[in-house]
Amino acid sequence: MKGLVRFGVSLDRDLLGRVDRFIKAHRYVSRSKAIADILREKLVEEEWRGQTEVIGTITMVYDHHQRQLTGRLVCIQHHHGAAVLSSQHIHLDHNHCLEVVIVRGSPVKVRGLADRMKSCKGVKHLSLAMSSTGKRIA
Ligand code: NI
Repeated sequence: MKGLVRFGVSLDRDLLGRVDRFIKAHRYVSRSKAIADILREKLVEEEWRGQTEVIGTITMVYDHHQRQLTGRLVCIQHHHGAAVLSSQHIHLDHNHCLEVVIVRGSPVKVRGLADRMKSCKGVKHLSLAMSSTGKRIA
């Protein structure tokens, strides 16, 4: 691997025990990969607070019988048009729809969009998965 560097880290025994249980629970094949993932996740989280562009998905389940909800969700997405790249809608069962929205933009905008949709009456579940494009926002 390009630029792979080995370095020593000292951890107290309890913390290392917890790390090893995490590694086992998540079926990692090596400590290095697990620790790299944990660090990367933390760094992405940090970027979400800053000025780095993010890309992610908003997954939600909602009750389409809820009065005006479908229209409201479409309206919110249009209002955040620049951040919405694509969406997919599945009619889950008689009452429920599943929608996945792919979003890209500043952390504040993307979070704002997810929060507005989540606050609508009839949205049963919404989760925002996030990653970073690494691009700085001017
Ligand atoms: Ni539907």
